[in-house]
Amino acid sequence: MAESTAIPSTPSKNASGTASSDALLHLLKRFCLTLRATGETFFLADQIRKRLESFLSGEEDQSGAPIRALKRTLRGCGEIMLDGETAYAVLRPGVGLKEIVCIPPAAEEIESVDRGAYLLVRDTFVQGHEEASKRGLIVDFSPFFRDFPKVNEPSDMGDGVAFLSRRLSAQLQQDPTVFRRRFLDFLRDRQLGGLPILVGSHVDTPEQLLKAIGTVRAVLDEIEADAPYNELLDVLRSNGLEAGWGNSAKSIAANLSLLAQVMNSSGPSRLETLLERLPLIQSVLMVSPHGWFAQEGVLGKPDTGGQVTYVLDQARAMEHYLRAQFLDCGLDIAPTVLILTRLIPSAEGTSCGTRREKVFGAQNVWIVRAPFRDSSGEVLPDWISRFQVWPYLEQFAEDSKAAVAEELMGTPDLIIGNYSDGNLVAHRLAEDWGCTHGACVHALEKTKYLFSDLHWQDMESDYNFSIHFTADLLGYNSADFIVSSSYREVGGSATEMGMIESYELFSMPGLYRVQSGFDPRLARHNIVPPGASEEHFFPNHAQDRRVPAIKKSLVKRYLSAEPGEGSIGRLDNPKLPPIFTMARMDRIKNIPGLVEAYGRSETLCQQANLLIVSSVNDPSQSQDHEEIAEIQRTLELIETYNLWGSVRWVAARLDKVETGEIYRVVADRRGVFAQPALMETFGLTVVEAMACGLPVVVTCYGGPAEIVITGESGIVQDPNDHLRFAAALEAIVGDDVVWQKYAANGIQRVHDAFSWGSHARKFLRIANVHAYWNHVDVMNRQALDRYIHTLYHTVYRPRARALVEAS
Ligand code: UDP
Ligand code: LCN
Repeated sequence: MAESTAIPSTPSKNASGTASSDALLHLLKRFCLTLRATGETFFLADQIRKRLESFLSGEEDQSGAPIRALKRTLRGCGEIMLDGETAYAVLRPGVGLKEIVCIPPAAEEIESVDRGAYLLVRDTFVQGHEEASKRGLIVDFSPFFRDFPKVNEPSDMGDGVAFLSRRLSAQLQQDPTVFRRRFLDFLRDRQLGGLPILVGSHVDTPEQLLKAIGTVRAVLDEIEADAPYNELLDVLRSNGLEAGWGNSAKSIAANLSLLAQVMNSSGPSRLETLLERLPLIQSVLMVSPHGWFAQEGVLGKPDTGGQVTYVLDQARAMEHYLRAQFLDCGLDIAPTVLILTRLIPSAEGTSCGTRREKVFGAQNVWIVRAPFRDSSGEVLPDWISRFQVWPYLEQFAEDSKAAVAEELMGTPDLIIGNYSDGNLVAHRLAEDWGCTHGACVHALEKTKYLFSDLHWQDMESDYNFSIHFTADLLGYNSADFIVSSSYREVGGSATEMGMIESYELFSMPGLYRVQSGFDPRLARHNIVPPGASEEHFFPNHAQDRRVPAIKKSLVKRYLSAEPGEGSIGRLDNPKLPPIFTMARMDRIKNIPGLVEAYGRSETLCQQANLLIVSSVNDPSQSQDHEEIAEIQRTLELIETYNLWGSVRWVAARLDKVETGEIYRVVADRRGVFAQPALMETFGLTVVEAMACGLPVVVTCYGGPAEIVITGESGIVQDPNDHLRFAAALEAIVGDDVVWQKYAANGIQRVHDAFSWGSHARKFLRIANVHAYWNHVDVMNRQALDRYIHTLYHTVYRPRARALVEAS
């Protein structure tokens, strides 16, 4: 099972002060002994880090070579298992890389272990040896991506499209004839709204195309640069070209010149630029089934938060971008963006019971809803949690087809799946319709719930992770490309595993062993950060844009001494700066952690109030077990720390105008926004607060640590360390210079790095490159598609059906 090799990161014996492998091995064994002394057998990354810190604090030679080598070896280590006297560790020799080693007590060298053997040992922990050694299902996606470009440099991770463009343009060097032929076919196949664009069907060869380009350019040279495209259509058509190349003589000439360059001497950036400019997408379908998807009165309800904000803003931004692109290309057509979600008949006063709804602030963006139906065809009347949606998705996908086709009078050019359920549905639709599928992640549950893979059976009745993680594997592996909001989501950091990376190697004892789930180094991963609506989230000093009546009413309702309707908590000193947080009452959001940090800091209790906004603050008003538990815990802590004179907890569902204004009102009072999540994929509230000029203290786990440059545009801190988290808040509340610095830099940071305009542009460029990639069929997806089908029919579907039969 184990072959004996020295691990590469192990220093070899030398005289220059580097640790010898013997010294490292000795130290590792001693560290494992301290782990064994705890009586536990399984340690995850966070525990390993803490145990290592405490182990090292007892060592004499803190800066010695063996200790440095041990730290290096265990840096980012994902898990350690103790099997009797033998220790197994999943090391991370680099971002996105895994190396499994085992350290038997009598070993003279660290031994490496292969993935299959390691997962067997892992399952043995739960199932015992006899059960675990029976042959089970191995899930391994790696063979299907063997020829897919991979990123080697960690800094390139999440820039997949650049690698695809490189591979595509390299084909010109390898075989110019084939490249030109394929590119011509690609252009000739294009249609928008049923009309041919770009290149006419009677251009048969690349030579003809190049000749046509030359002739048209010569004609355009003699025409006024700003001559409009409709006067030039005859010239184009008589040479075999169609509309779509530009809106004036000048832009058509420039784009045709770029096309000629791509056909003759393509380089990756030219190819990418040309593909970005081509009008390949007219209709986009976004799929986001779970939660309450509506434009008003829903944010903060269970399962309803950033994904809704994101999809709506993304839809508007894409429509805006496509509209401008069509104008630039000289096409007189309008883009359509549809958001497909679940129709909830018991809509609780929201618009979730409506079949069709126009999206505000856009011209042709619509929400289309289809209900969930059970196996007898009955419509499900009530909201159900995202952990229960699985039995209904297949029918939902089927039912949605007609609705979407009717809206679009055809099929979409691009489908964007959102989260696990949205991507499963997107996969089924994209496969049937043969269109590009881009997957937005939003959140991966595996990293949020400790041991959700190993001990899945214990959590199954509440969470159905066996179905959920299978849906993740199917939805994301079938997608053409995956869009994440932060680097941490993909490859983590030097010391922490990325959320996507955490699906690469895991097992669910008794279900399957995943030897390769998602390889974060595949060039399918792209980081495209979202933005914050500039209409609603602007700095507090922009007084002329603010609505005084809304400001006044928020101050009265939220920051006056006595609580108003729906609020609890008196404010003895209402003028104090507020420490503000706003989140769903989800366990991972860790509102109780913030109450604890605040309650434990005398300074904060004296110098600031605590303002919490969530959609509920009364457990009897909730139907969600996690939400109820979080509300109760928060109330208990307010009581324990006796905070009733300095905490205001508002239960409200603010509209976007009010949401922007509440951040600004808190900024007016020199408050701070706190985001204490135990894990956060991205964290839109952080961007919103910063855009409004409100300084932030944010969790070090996940996206917020990337949004905020600590010490520059806010402070990143560990929310589990209550005293430190409180100290970070104190440092800002108590110092006006620091406050001003973070407020100004926060506004600048959002302006520079988080904009929906850039998001739409980058996303659609990736989609266009993948449309060409699929046309060229570099990957030959057939085998992958069949594998996905097999898993769908043998694992996903029976488990999803059993779920509804059991209820
Ligand atoms: N939000 C809100 N009211 C609430 C909680 C959240 O309006 O009570 C909004 C918030 O303004 C943001 C989104 O919901 O736009 C939350 O997004 P984020 O990415 O921070 O967290 P998520 O809820 O998606 O985990
Ligand atoms: C889901 C989350 O949990 C957040 O961290 C993200 O900001 C949101 O989706 C939007 O992607």
